[in-house]
Amino acid sequence: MKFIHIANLFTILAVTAVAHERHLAEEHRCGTKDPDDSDLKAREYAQEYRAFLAERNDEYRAPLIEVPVCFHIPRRAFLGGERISNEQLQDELDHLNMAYSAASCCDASLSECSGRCSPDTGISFVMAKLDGNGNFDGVTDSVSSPNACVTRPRQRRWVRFRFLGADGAMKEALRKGDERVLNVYYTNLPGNTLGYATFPWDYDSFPKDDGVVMSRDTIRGGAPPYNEGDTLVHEVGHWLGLYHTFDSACSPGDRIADTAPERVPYYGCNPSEQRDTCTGDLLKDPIFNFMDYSDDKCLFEFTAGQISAMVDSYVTYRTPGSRRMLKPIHRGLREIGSLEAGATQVFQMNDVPMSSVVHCHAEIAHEEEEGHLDLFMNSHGRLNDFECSSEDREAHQCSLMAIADSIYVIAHAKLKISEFTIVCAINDDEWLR
Ligand SMILES: [Ca+2]
Ligand SMILES: [Ca+2]
Ligand SMILES: [Zn+2]
Repeated sequence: MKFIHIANLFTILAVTAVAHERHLAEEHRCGTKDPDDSDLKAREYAQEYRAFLAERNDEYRAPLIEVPVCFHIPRRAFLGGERISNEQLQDELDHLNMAYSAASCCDASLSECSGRCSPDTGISFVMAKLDGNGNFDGVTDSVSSPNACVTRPRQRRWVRFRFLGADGAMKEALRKGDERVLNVYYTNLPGNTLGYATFPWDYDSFPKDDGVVMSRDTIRGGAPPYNEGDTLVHEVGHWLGLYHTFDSACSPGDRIADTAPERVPYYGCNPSEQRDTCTGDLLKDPIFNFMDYSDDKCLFEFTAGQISAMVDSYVTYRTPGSRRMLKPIHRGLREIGSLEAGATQVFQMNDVPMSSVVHCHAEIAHEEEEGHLDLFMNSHGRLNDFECSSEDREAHQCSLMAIADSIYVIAHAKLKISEFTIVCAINDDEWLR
């Protein structure tokens, strides 16, 4: 992670230098890393995962997404100095909720988008609460509630960062809650960076790193052009799995079907330019989209495709116990586990002889939980194209012929299973162990 941040720093320096030659107002808005192949795969996986859940259960509905929020504001002095008041934080939180709702509309002074509003994301944000030991303990009404999750540690080293990624000790000390909780840190960032975020699928490997780091300069009510709170809206978009609209240029782009392609970020807010950096698609650049770099005045919308990607990511990576937990199965090992209702676990067995037949079955420890588990197998580990499904066979068993040296066993709990054991054998007579 740290190497990525340092690489980002060089990008920022380079971009900033070029930007200043071209146009003084241009700034590198965001320090979130560009998605690499594993990021792209992780979000594709999230899309498959939600489709998989919906296919298993006719009643399936995406959950109501209410994100608990913690604010952290390191400061130098006991009073005064770098102070961000509860009222200012409440204003940020209220704006975040507005921006993710259908009340987020085109600025009245812009004729090019007048009358247009964003679709409702269905995602809302609430103040998190801490217990007496300072641990995450549900939600509360407002930033000013007793025990609201707001910390103002007196630690001068966290008040200003000289490079992105220097935030490890701060996050280690301050981060609250699990993968559901949005932790927002306000500090001073190097260069012109206004904020940066982590992606939801990185929580598993780097739980303490998870969150959004914001420049204090982005707090609402400051000087234009970044004064509406839209930088927080943008960074939370990354935190929920979105990329920039200009990511990977015109093609393949941001991997969202309904955002207009865009070759490079847009700076400023002058829609009458009708900027169009990717021609042939009959669409102007998405300069009103929260995931572009436009001034706050222009930003007001997410698309239906972006909303769907955020929900996929939330369901898969920000719902405890639900996301993929890839576990290796070693030959000769019986895997014991438990699963919450709706949860899925993927097991991977390596070094499987080509063309051997692998047979797996699950033993359910408690009789009353028989029938709660479905097993699937395939040779790629994704949640589609199963070569075997226990739904079509006798309960809890599956087999396939190996066409690669790895096979994947996917266990899905329709209802809670407190204890199950997966037993796999290679060829009918060669039971492992
Ligand atoms: Ca275009
Ligand atoms: Ca705006
Ligand atoms: Zn960004």
